Amino acid sequence: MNARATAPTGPTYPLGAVVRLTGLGEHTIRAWERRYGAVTPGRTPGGTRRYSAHDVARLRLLREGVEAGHRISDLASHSDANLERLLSPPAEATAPQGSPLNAIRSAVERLDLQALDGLLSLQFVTLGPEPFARRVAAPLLCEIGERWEHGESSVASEHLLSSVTRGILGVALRAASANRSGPRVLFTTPQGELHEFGALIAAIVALSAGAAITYLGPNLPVDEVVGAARQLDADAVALGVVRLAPAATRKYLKELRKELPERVALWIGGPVRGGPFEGVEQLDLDEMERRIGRMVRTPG
Ligand code: B12
Repeated sequence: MNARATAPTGPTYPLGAVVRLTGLGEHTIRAWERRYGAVTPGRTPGGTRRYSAHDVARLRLLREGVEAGHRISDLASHSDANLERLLSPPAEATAPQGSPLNAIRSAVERLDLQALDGLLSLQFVTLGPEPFARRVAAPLLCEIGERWEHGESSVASEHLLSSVTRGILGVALRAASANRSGPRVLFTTPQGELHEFGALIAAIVALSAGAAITYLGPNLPVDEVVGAARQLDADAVALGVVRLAPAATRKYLKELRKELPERVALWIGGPVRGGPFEGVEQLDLDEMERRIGRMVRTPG
């Protein structure tokens, strides 16, 4: 029996997100809870289920067990440690696969969507959103991108990795939208800049540093960013810039800085060219984290 009685700490996931992360149907998840006490999700004040990362990881283990031929009624009463022991294949069966990143690389090269989704989702629930974004998503996207540039990996591989990673990071963002305390930071990319992963990953890092984030998606014109910043009473606007030409970047940032209220900080990150830009702070992830940490400690 899963005996967790306290409310989950850290991000929590609605049922729809858990369906996506575990590959189980809604009906199955509810039935496993009701009949076997497989997990005990928290509840919102309105009574809606909210699952912790631990619940998600446990449901994945249970699914693996059922797929391997065990009965859920037998599995559900085991502790997580027992389940892992019961389900882990003999050492020689896992040895050739090596690290999780190697298994992910191999699934990307084989264009094996199901394996890739499963492996990335498992890393996500095991590590949590921020370490997943920083330690798994960012290096893999860069690496597969480099391999593609050198003709060692196909466009299809790169697209498959991008689309599965985007889906999982999207789940992290939805779970994040509940946090409305802390400095309010909007994330987007300038009009013409479609590379969104940098801004997306930065948003997840900012969330874990204590910010109330809003990710607006990529490719926004200046007036839209300004409108959103006013509407949401933002403390900072953070942009990811990857390939936008230096002149276009300069023009965009100049206009945006002019239109944004003075009190709103303007941050940019990514391999941006053409700086420094007046009134704009160029940050990497660590520096952004420190800024947010300071804003959390000294609000206003
Ligand atoms: C995926 C990808 C795409 C995808 C983007 C999908 C998406 N939803 O984002 C698609 C297919 C749309 C695309 C399109 C194009 N792409 Co492209 N793309 C890439 C690729 C393979 C990976 C980029 C990526 O996601 N990297 C991973 C992220 C996490 O890295 P990152 O952005 O640098 O972010 C990190 C840091 O910089 C920092 N960071 C980034 N933003 C921010 C923001 C803040 C606030 C902070 C604090 C930190 C921060 O933190 C992140 C984590 O470490 C690269 C190749 C490569 N080697 O990078 C080419 C690449 C970037 N693309 C390139 C090009 C040329 C294009 C196209 C013009 C191709 C074409 N001919 O159509 C178009 C242009 C589209 C446009 N108008 O923007 C070039 C850019 C060269 C240049 N400097 O001009 C590259 C380098 C490939 C190449 N060598 O040709 N691309």
